[in-house]
Amino acid sequence: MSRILVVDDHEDNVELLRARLEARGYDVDCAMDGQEALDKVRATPPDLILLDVMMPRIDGIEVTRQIKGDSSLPFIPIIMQTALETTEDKVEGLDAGADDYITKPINFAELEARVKSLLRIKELQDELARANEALLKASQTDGLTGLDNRRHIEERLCEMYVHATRLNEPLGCVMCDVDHFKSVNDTYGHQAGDAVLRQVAEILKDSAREIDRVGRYGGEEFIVLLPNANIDDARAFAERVRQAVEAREFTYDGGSLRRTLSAGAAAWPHPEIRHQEGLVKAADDALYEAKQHGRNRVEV
Ligand code: GH3
Ligand code: MG
Ligand code: MG
Ligand code: MG
Repeated sequence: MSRILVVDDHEDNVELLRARLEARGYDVDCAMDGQEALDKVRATPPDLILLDVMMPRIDGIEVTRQIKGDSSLPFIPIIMQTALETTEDKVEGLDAGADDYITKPINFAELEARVKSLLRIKELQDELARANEALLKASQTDGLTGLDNRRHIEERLCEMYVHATRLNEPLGCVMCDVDHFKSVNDTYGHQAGDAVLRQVAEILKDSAREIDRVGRYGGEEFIVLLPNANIDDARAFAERVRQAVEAREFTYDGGSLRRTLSAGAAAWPHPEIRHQEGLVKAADDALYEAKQHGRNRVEV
């Protein structure tokens, strides 16, 4: 059922429209002035607004401007109600972003037709917004593990690094790489390799806090960004992950297998880390050390 917000400073108008629209099966809410309308729209965006222009304090033009200028709101069609003789109101209203207008006294058959037409457009707009959101999500997500993909985690890193350095809060970074992963593929098949990667991703997710970001950086390489974590916290995190992987019985279609993981931890502030790439490089260098020193270990 579509929700319509009727806004008018005259109670008679409001009640008449409410009765007519409710009789047509719409879910109707009312506001008696511009501020009340804005509050209601922000609390629960309706599917359409029937908006009076002439109202004390915040008039319909201003309400329209504020709603249409608020990018956090979905598309909400606005039909302005104007007096017949005021062409300027109509122009101003449409300029402010109103989608349509209807003249008073209101012809209800005409109003109903305009409401229906705008609700069809609203439905299409919502569909478009959903499709856009799904596309955006897909462009940020790694298909195999559901983690942030490399491009997206690098965007996050940029934001987190700026935030950390501005507020002088530490920022931890951990790079992990599954040990001898190639042999999983070679011995058990690529499907088993994929299954292991998904489970390593799960371990990383489960070990991370809500504010941490976990990304798939390369084939069997993962990165974790840890806001407000210093080098000791980052090392402790990496060590927890290392132990969880070591203890894990990885399952795949046909059996189970064990594997270990090496990790490198780094954190800002550090005298040699002057930009975000430097933070990743420090973690990567530490990971390289971990591999050199025999794998299944954490280095900083
Ligand atoms: P190391 O301990 O030095 O890290 O050895 P490794 O075998 O883990 O490292 P190497 O870089 O030699 O091999 C990584 C392998 O990961 C090679 C590649 O085929 C495999 N790989 C990369 N992406 C995927 C994936 O999405 N699925 C599967 N199953 N394998 C992948
Ligand atoms: Mg009025
Ligand atoms: Mg590896
Ligand atoms: Mg690797």
